[in-house]
Amino acid sequence: MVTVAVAIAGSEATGGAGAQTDLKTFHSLGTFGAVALTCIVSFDPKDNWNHLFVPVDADVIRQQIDAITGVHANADTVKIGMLGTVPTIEAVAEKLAENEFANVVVDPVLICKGQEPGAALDTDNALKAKILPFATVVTPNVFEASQLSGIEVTDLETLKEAAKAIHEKLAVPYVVAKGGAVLPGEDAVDVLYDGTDFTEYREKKIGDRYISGAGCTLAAAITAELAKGADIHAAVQVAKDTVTEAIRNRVTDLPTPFDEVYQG
Ligand code: PXL
Repeated sequence: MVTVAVAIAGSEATGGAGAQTDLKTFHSLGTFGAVALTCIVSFDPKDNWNHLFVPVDADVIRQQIDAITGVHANADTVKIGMLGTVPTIEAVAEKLAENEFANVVVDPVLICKGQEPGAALDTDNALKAKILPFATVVTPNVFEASQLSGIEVTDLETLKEAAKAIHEKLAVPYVVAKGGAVLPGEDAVDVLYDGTDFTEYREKKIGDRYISGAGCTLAAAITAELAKGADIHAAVQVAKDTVTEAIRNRVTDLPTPFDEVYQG
């Protein structure tokens, strides 16, 4: 039987992030990708590539998840990407409660450019209260790790403290805190905290431009590997290798102030 990996995520039309990236990553790791779309993001060429954001109706999100679980009885591993609104979060939380997936990888996309700060705060709080209780793995970047833990992350030590605090305060079994290229030093370091130990995943930093879709790729690769039955430590190692390769292979010379990952 084919291994199915599910993403509940937003569309990023240009193909560099979101559901498009999730599907490409799932495919590159030999899993059959299914997607329930939560929202549609368009980078606006007339407004400095800021995000235009349109949510998908909450009932339509419910229908998509029902379709996936109805068709694929073995779909037990899901990645949650951008949700964006409180009704979306509530619909997804309802389906997570109904389905009891074995692995729920939450990429806590906390803010999206283009959303007003007031709405963003509501969605951030709802994500914490309603989605994280279902997470088996959460993959915050430096900003998200700071927000979720209340610890200002400035280096590897504080990244580890934040990962531990998220595990303890929010009761998520596995925290993959992504230092990525943001922290000082020559290496892009990500950390897994499994409730007992820290494991560091390191690669040399590549290039000097922001790369869209790296976080999505890492979380999607963890999801694909867990779906195939890997343990969390092996899954994160494959994910680190996959994202490093996708960054090496990035799409450059775009008119945007960032490059885009490519899993091809
Ligand atoms: O990389 C975060 C992200 C996730 N999901 C969608 C996005 C983005 C960033 O642009 O557009 C849909």
